[in-house]
Amino acid sequence: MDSKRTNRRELLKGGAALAGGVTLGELAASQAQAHDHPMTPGSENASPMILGSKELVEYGQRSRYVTSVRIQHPPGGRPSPDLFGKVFHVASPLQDSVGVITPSSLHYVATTRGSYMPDIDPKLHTLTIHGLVDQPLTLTMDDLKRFPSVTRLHFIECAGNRHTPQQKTVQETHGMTSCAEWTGVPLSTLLKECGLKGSATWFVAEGAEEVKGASSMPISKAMDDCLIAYGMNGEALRPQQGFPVRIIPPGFEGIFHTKYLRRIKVVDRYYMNYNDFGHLRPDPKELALSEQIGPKSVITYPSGGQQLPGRGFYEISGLAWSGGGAIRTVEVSTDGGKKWNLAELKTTPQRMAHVRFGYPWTWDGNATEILSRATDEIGQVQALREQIAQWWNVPVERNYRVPGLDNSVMPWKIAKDGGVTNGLA
Ligand SMILES: Nc1nc2c(c(=O)[nH]1)N[C@H]1C(S)=C(S)[C@@H](COP(=O)(O)O)O[C@H]1N2
Ligand SMILES: [Mo]
Repeated sequence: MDSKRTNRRELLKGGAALAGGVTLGELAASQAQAHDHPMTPGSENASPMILGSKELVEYGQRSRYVTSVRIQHPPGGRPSPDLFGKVFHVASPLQDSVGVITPSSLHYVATTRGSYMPDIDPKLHTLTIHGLVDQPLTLTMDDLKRFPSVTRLHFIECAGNRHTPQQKTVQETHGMTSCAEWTGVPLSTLLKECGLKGSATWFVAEGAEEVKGASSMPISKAMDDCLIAYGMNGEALRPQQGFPVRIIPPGFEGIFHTKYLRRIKVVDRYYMNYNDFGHLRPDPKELALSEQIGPKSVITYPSGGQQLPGRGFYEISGLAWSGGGAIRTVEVSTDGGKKWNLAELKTTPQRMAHVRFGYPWTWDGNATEILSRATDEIGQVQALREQIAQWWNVPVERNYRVPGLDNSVMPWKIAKDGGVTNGLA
């Protein structure tokens, strides 16, 4: 992990070697200027008003100079919201991400077959656990919060997070995953409270929307690490993320993370339901729903649509995650996959959570291709698309559509002029 750590002083000594050639002197000058004008023109007169405004006192907002936003997914596809106000898929701006926590406002959104986001009054909402239990339970949100809580970092990823040659940016290729800090009650705590019957082997988690969000999962997952979450990034869940309560089955395909959770039925077999519809493919090699995601990684900087200002030093940065546990290592190649180098993990790897990696790179100005691949704690290694094609015995082509979840390695092409484009194209 520390093998490739760069001596930062060494790096900064030659200001001209920095990308864009900004010297430290110039940086200091621009900072001093910023301090001379702490407020926007005219704001001095309006300060009592501003102090009284909601955004400065009650609920903060980001700087108006920060403009990173989510986009409908896939771009150019079904508009979201559509003519009827239904919201479909919305992708997170990974190209602008720093660290590993996705701000709640930028968390990706996926609604199975479109949805009108339910407007749920938490005082009226209840969660019922029934089926193969000794004592069924119906909990208000206040009841739920009386149980001992846990707080954990977990990613969610939609099965629709697939990279294709047509996509331009990392938001388009990988924006259907996000990582947040979730707070809630372990499902195992609630199931112990109910008492499981011996025949209990599966459970179905149902959302409050009509026929939505019901998925069968093994009871072993419930007893292992499922969270019944009411908190997200230090506050209540956002409505788009399932307010007032959702289930987090860490590392499982996104569709299992039922939002607006109102019912958990403990059963003795896999129950086919609405979520399986549309995920059953005529090709028997395609899984219906896949439980465990990854291992997967993607370089977020430099990535498609970005422009390197010139040769010199860059820190390649990206995200890695796996449904199999914590990420153990990430490797980066800057020569199209000939040589793989150990990247530095920038955050503490946690189970089923994004980890940020970095790799110091001095670009010589020649056209090349950069890639990343992740290995998780159980030894799974992220595969190249070419390798997956070989496993399925089909011609090795870059634009090959990987069956099931697509966790293949993502290549970014760097052109001589510094332009970054999709390496699959
Ligand atoms: N009730 C309900 N739960 C749901 C869905 C939904 O449409 N309704 N969509 C699912 C899908 S397909 C995914 S990928 C995740 C997305 O979670 P997010 O919108 O919080 O990112 O929620 C899942 N849970
Ligand atoms: Mo999804």
